[in-house]
Formats: sequence, structure tokens, C-alpha cells
Amino acid sequence: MTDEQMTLGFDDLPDDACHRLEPGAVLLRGFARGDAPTVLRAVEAIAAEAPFRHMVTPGGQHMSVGLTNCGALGWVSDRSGYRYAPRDPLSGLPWPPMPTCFGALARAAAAAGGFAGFEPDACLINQYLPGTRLSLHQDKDERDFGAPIVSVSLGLPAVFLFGGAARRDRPIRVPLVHGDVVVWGGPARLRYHGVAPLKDGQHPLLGARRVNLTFRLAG
Ligand code: MD6
Ligand code: FE
Repeated sequence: MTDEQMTLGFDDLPDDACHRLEPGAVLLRGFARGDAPTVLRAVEAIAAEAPFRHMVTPGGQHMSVGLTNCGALGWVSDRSGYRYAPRDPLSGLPWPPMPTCFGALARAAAAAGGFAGFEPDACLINQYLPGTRLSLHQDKDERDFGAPIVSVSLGLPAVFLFGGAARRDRPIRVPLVHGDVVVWGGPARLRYHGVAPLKDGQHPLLGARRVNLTFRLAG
């Protein structure tokens, strides 16, 4: 099968529906659309304190994704590895607190995805410009894999690559648009995943950008 045939069309999935991608992974189409303007104002305030930056991987490459955090813990990368840290290494200050509206959105989405009682302590905020990609990886720096991850997509559409338990497993391609939320846990928690290079475009709220929020219980 060609890549083209494996891609679900952006219009193939109805609005505001819940789609099981596979056991433990659910796409909540449009779940965050109503909250998006408020959430994006909060993202701007966070980025004014803790700017988006291109972190260095342990291999010495700069990530093409721009990244910042809010909440008690933030995900960081440098030559010595990946980890969660309570302070922004750029400023030495604690990460900005998680806005109330973020916690409420993450909790509600997790519950809708079958994970009641989710209380995230970390929110990783990724910024994609046209051409930015995120290579296949597992999210495994969190202490407890019992909690899900809640991922909120805002701005330009992207193709989420959802792979298997091994890096070599061929990913399926899931189109994500503004307001979509993916809840991901249980048997899917350690799946390889990534984001295909962002296509150019203009979004009414974000211009030529995509912003992704991933909520985690890290500590
Ligand atoms: C992104 N997301 O969509 C990157 N990880 O920009 C992730 O890496 C991710 O969306 C774990 C669970 C859901 C995700
Ligand atoms: Fe991830």
C-alpha cells in the first residue's frame, strides 16, 4: 500500500466524534476547538516567560520543533539526555504554572477517552513551523506509565505518525486539525509516534504555525 492510500483524508472523519485509533488511543475530533482562543492566549503568556527554544538532543542535533513547558515539571533535553526538570534551564526559574483552563481541558479529555482522574503535572508545548517534523520516538521519561498522555493540536493541520511497539513498525498516518485531542494510554502508552513535516498554510488564529500541547503525569 502506498503512503497516500494509508492516509485518512482530513474529511473522512466526522466532526466532534470519538474515534478509537486502537486499544488505548482515542481521537476526540474538535474536543478543544471551543477552548482554543483562551488556551492560545495562555500559551502566549507562557512563551513570554519561557520562550520556545530548539533543544539539543543527546546526539548533538538541534530539534526542529520549538519547545517550552508549563506546570511543576518540564521536559528538557541536552547532551546528557532527556528528563523532566522543575526549572527552565534558560532562566533558572520554575516553569510557568499550568493555567487552570489547561488542567480542566486535560482532565475532561482524559475522562472522555476512558481515563478518569487524570491530574497532569507537566505540559509540554511544541511549536511547528512549515517543514518542522518530529521523528519517531516513545514517550518514556515519565515515572508512571499508568497515566495517559493528552495531546491537543492547534493551528495548522498535521499528519500524526502512529507506529508500533518497535521503531521499525510502519506507522499509520492520522490527520490532526485545529482542536483535535488525542488521548493515549494503557496498551498504546509506549507506541512509537512522530509528526510528518508540517505543510505550509495559514490558520486564522495561528498563521503559519501549529502548536501542540501534551499533558503528562511525569513525576
Ligand atoms: C505532536 N506529540 O503532536 C507531538 N506524544 O506535536 C507527541 O509526541 C505525542 O501527541 C505522546 C502522545 C501524544 C502525542
Ligand atoms: Fe511524544
